[in-house]
Amino acid sequence: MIMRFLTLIYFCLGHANVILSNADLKNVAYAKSVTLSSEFNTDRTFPGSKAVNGFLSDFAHTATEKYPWLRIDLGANYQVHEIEVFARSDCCDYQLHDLDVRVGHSINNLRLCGHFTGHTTVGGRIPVWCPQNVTGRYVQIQIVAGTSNVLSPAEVLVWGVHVN
Ligand SMILES: [Ca+2]
Repeated sequence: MIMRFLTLIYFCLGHANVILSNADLKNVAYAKSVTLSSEFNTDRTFPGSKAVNGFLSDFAHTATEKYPWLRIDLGANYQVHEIEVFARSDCCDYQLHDLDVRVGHSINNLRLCGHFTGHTTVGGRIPVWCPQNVTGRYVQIQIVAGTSNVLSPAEVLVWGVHVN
């Protein structure tokens, strides 16, 4: 009887922990400030903000570079669990490929969180899980292979928990 009672408490506590974890974990990149390594054109048709606006139907787009990057300023420090990068859905599955994902407290000290090798599909999703205890204010994704690239993600989601 006592064992059954303890088992019930165990499951209740476990369930509560799961609920609390899910409640804390949010997409902390939404509507945050985004910097691109370059702009596709001078009238800013595809600014970095389109990668964090919640719409998969539009996208950010750099100019052609060797290793273009996109950097999000989360505005505070977060423990980052996972980063999801969604490809543009109108064409060009070859554009989003071979990504380094970095997280750090300053733009000059970004730690490698994960890497994706190859290219995705049209509208495809690239999930990158960070090692435990990766914290930072800045998240950067960068193409690190090839010689002539554009970075054109439809959305970048950063799943994290605020830390002080
Ligand atoms: Ca978008």
